[in-house]
Amino acid sequence: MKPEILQLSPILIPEINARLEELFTVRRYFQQTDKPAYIKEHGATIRGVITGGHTGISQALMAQLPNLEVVAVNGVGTDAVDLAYARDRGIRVTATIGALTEDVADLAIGLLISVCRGLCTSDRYVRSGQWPQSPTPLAPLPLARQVSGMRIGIVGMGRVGRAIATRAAAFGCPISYTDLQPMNDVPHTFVADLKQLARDSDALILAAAADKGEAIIDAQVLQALGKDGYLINVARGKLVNETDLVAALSAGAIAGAGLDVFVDEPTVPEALFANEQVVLQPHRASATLQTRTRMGEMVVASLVDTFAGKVPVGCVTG
Ligand code: 8YV
Repeated sequence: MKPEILQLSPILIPEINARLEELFTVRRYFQQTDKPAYIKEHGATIRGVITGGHTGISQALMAQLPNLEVVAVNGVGTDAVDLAYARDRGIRVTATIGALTEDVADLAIGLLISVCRGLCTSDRYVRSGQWPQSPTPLAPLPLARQVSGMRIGIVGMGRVGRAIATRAAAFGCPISYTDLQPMNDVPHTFVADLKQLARDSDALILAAAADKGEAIIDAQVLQALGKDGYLINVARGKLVNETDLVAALSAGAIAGAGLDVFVDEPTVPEALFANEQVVLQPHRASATLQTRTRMGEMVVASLVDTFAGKVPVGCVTG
């Protein structure tokens, strides 16, 4: 009999879905309207869970799956999974470590360039037919902010932080970072205090895991970043006090923001919709065909290995 899998969030690669169907009985929880009834019916026989990094799985749901052996996160962040509870129950939690590093770093730089150079605003300007009507070329568009040479502050010098640093260095940007401790294998300047890092940076890029700190970017940090400073977030929305961020952007207390993640996705503060100083993305940093395929392959391997009694690659619970 095929092992039963509970799928909490969709996978967009047909080949991966076909492989899952071939190997497992896939219970699509995310498509159910009456989720409690679905769990009552199937909970006892579920051996594996597939979920997204942002979706995770609640402790209450895990508690209703008495035969659960593995939670395969189709993403790198495991902050939405109670790892201590999983460990206590002997449930393996896996993440697609390494699969999405380059894409997330690419998007961080993409957002930085988009915000600083006003790419989306300029795109709207051209599409709306305003260009030929301007008295002088580009008259309504303010001059942009140069990206090359900007002082970049990276929050979280893990895999993604390092990949961002590599890219920023190619733009001639001096790089500083903060983390729980200095990393002796990176050449960049460690700044222990986040406020100090913000003060020393033209752009602060968030690449930290969100299980060790919530709302670390608050009004004080934004004030330290200052009216010429930019915030880029490709990590998790909850790292930021969103109310403080919206207030800072509305008041011009910072220059702009590039955001791929939000506190309560898919809800985005409406105050940001009309703000030309922000570029908004619907949590898409890893959403390329190549990376999502690689992630899907790792999810399949996590399930297969666990059911074969092996420790899967990317296991974070030991
Ligand atoms: C994914 C993520 O969008 O890796 C993560 O932690 O949040 C994202 O890359 C998500 O996990 C896709 O399901």
